[in-house]
Amino acid sequence: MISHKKISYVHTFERYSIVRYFQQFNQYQAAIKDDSHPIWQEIKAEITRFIPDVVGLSVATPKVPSAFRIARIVKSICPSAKIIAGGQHPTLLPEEMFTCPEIDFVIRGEGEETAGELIDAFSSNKGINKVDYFSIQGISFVRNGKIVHTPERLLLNQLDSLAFSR
Ligand code: B12
Repeated sequence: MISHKKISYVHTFERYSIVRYFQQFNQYQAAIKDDSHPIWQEIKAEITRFIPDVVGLSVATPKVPSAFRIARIVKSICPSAKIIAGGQHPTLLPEEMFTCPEIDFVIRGEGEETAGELIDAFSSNKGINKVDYFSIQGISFVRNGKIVHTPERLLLNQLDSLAFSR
């Protein structure tokens, strides 16, 4: 006898079958290239409304093409905005992120302290007390046509010191 649990498992499996996965992947690839897709229009509208100084992209491997697309949209509207990529994929393959020239910095590993230091550096670098990006651990960037990786940052050992996000 097939139990109720087993039947629902079969249904779930069919819904997320490999065929369906590839159909959706094709749709995703088409959407990436389609300028008129509502998602890009929405992102353009939001960037135009907000005019950010810094944009952070959280990039898992399947999101690389859309992250690159967003980076291009941001720079076309706000050329001076800094674009930072973090997450699993940039942590493992930071060099690949710089195949998209719009990406300015990669944060490798945990982002809480690194992103704070980097954003502080962006603010300081508008004034006279300029910060050297080489002194920030756990980032990668391009300098004189070469990719620079600063030393790894140690993992946070006091997670309770982090504030809860609101
Ligand atoms: C929770 C989770 C999910 C949840 C997400 C819920 C949500 N709304 O957030 C759900 C179930 C929806 C999900 C779905 C998927 N997931 Co998932 N998921 C995870 C999991 C278990 C934890 C991620 C997490 O939130 N960690 C906590 C945060 C705080 O840590 P973090 O992500 O590492 O981010 C830190 C740094 O990377 C960095 N950082 C990250 N982003 C950024 C951005 C900036 C600007 C900066 C400065 C720093 C920074 O700072 C953060 C804090 O230190 C990871 C496994 C893992 N242990 O990490 C897999 C994982 C991320 N998932 C993965 C995958 C493949 C997927 C799916 C593609 C699966 C699928 N086939 O559908 C989908 C993608 C969905 C989507 N649209 O993006 C893979 C990614 C692999 C890769 N090479 O990229 C992982 C690593 C699991 C694995 N080992 O395979 N996932």
